Amino acid sequence: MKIKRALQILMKDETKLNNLVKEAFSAIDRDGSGEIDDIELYEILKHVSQEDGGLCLEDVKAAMSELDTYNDGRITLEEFRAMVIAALNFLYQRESSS
Ligand SMILES: [Ca+2]
Repeated sequence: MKIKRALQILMKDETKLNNLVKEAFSAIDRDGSGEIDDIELYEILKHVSQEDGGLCLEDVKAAMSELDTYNDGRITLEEFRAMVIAALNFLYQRESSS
């Protein structure tokens, strides 16, 4: 229930959401290129995934091609933002149905 409220607040407050997205983006974009590449995404996923379920670079590349709407092998802030919003909606719906 707490999660649901936090998500609700975040989805309504666009400034807060944008700041959060930018902050997370620049944390992942290690080299500050303004784009997230497969190596950067792989590093962060390896870091955050609790069980090291044999995540390999190929999995990350496959996941990236789903997100990468421009198909250039890199994730822009715009694409990243769309991904975060989709994830928030997913979590919100999951919380709402439980
Ligand atoms: Ca980068």
